[in-house]
Amino acid sequence: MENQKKKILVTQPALPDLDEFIPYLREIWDSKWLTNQGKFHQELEKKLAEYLGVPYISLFNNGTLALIVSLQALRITGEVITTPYSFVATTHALWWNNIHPVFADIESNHLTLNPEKVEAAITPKTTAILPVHVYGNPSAMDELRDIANIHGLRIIYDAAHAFGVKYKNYSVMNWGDLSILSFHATKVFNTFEGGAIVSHDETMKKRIDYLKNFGFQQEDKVIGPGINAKMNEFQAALGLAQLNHHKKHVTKRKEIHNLYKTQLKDVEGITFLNIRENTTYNYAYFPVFINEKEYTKSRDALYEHLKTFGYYPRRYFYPLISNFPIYKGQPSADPSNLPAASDITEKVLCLPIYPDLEHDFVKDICHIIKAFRS
Ligand code: T4K
Repeated sequence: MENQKKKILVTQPALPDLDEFIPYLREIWDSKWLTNQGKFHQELEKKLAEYLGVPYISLFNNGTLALIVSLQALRITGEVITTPYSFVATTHALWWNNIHPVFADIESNHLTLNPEKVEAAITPKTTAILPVHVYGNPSAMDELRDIANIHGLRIIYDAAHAFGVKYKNYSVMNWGDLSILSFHATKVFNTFEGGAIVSHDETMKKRIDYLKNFGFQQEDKVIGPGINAKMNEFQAALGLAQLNHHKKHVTKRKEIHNLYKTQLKDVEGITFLNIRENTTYNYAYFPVFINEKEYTKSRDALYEHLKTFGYYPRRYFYPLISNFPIYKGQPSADPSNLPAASDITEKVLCLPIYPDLEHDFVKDICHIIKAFRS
């Protein structure tokens, strides 16, 4: 295929037309108001809360700082139970708060934290659960809520992949004490870099807003050891422009998702992500799982093979976070404690998906995958 000279990456950020963004830039230049709760920041918080159907949103300059601050906001200490099957920022946020991460295994179908394993991992030092809606697939939120209630634990959801995802017709961010979002360039909704915390009452929103601004409650009053994690006006303006296109982007992602599924449905040894029932999905990623025996080639062989044709899928999430040297030594990180996650991490390959990905490339990727099986 002629297009094979092109480099097709796992994702490509969607952006509005530059002409659409220029008026926002002009306003920023004219007003000389660049950051610290500016006009666009306030407008985006309000519009996003409405759009997502959540009570309060606090904008951040990235998702990692949103995670770190969410743990501070709830004064989480001791041990927190989390998933090893995520981007490393999830566990790093615990480390930056001096919290001991305890890894529990995932459900082998939905790939989110397994509630039974979470309950088994609770100790007197456990204070919270940090699940991830991995690939935008909702966690077992009802079960986790019941466990948290019985044991008196907090839940902070890492919803970095779950912008716009609904469960039983409600935003997934209506579950848990807090949820965090990422608006990084690689996400379904991007502000170059960015993030947010979703909270459920005004007092908590205020606390979060103070903490992201050095702890300032007012000019001469600091309520705690805050940090600088504010979203600036450039990011917020881009967010406003992006919101007009979000629905269209999700539709285009869905078309690509469906095309992959139709093209690959009969390939022996390749399976797809099981989206939880009652979910309105956002098509953030397109992971496939390679069973080496049935497919006849390993995941890594396919990964390298696709690259020779100019296609750059990614092994999200390999290795498991629990296998990185900083986290490896502890008992919960042992692969024998994490059989489902240890299996999936060796099989996963995320194929390219983004709104502007041409369907011919998708078909070509599928053709290469089919032809590679001997
Ligand atoms: N929690 C979870 C569950 C997360 O997945 C993440 C981030 C976070 C928390 C933390 O949120 P942030 O602090 O990032 O807001 C990427 C992203 O950098 C990271 O945001 C994301 N998760 C993770 C899953 O993916 P890398 O190391 O794969 O990034 P990189 O630079 O290799 O880019 C991936 C692909 O995207 C490349 O093929 C190139 C393409 N790309 C990337 C950028 C930055 C572009 O086409 N344009 C771009 O501007 O981590």
